[in-house]
Amino acid sequence: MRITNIAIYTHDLTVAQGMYRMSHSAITTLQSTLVKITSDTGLVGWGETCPVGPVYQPQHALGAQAALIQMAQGLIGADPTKIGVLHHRMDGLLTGHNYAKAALDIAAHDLTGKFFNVPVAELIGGALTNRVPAYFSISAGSPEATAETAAMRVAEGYRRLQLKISGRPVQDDIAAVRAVAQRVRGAVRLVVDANRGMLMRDVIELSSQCEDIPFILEQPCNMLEENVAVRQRVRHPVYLDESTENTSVVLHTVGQQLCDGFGMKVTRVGGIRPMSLVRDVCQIRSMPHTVDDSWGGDIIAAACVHVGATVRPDLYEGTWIAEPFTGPTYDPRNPVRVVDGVTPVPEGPGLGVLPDEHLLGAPIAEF
Ligand code: 0XW
Ligand code: MG
Repeated sequence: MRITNIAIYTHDLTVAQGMYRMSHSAITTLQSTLVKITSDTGLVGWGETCPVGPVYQPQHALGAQAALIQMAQGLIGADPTKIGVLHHRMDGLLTGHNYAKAALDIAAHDLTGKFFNVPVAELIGGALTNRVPAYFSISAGSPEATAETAAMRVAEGYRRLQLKISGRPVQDDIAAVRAVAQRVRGAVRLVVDANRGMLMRDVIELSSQCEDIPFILEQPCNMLEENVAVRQRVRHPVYLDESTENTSVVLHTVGQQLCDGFGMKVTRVGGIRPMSLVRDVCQIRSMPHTVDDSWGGDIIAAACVHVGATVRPDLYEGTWIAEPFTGPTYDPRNPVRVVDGVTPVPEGPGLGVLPDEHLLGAPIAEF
């Protein structure tokens, strides 16, 4: 099979509740970037990448589009079913920019699955489940509002909650964590995510003042070294998220035992193939992790849950998808959505989602 055409689209995603607040940013709308790969068989594959604004990680929507435009012409004629070779070819066209390469990697998996008539999960080891555990991420707010949302989401069936903290006095974070724990203690696994926003001093304060509350501290500080150092000073397990910028950092932090787990993002590490490698490295050292992305529509959600379905259940911390905030996006007939705290893996070959192209308009570039 050969790639005959690559089309790049953009699509704006709004935040249903108006705003999603984390650390130092408030998100109201996001631009997602989609790619459609057409092959000489007539089959097409879809991919997506959607940085959650320009300051969450060193990635942004316009960067994704520029990187895809840079690579696209050089990928015409490539065999999309040879995904390792495709990555080699992408690396020969552009260094870095994993999050843009991820969109092409996801599209190639979708196309390969359709070609062999199997779901993506079957291409990467095989599914262990057809319903993956979801977790809910609560936008930073007052202790009362955060506890109220937590109780509501537990009632909906979520068994893991992530609270956004930081960007405000640490006493406010402590009050929010205490209020949530009081309300839902025991019913869920709690994760407290500072999205790089805290000083080591404040992380130590938070952990010591909440010593009686079990929770995971996710990416409390900005730099990898700060997170590694603060982990020695707190009682709570420390997971890395934004710091794991590529598979090399994952290998280093797992190998050196520099963290207790990961909030892992598929597009950050370069797509489904590198994420499968992360899964396997984590399994070798019994390291728990999520399989998420920073944001995105049905295509990203499908990619995440297909990988999630292949993760050993005792190491799998679940998958966050943007659907509860964004609503169904490109596939109105078969959207990926959370139901009672779990997300069914889409059925059918490839990713199992098919975007309605009318919703996307004309491509911004085509090769
Ligand atoms: C909760 N998420 C998976 C979605 C937001 O973009 C941030 C992210 C995280 O864990 O940092
Ligand atoms: Mg995180």
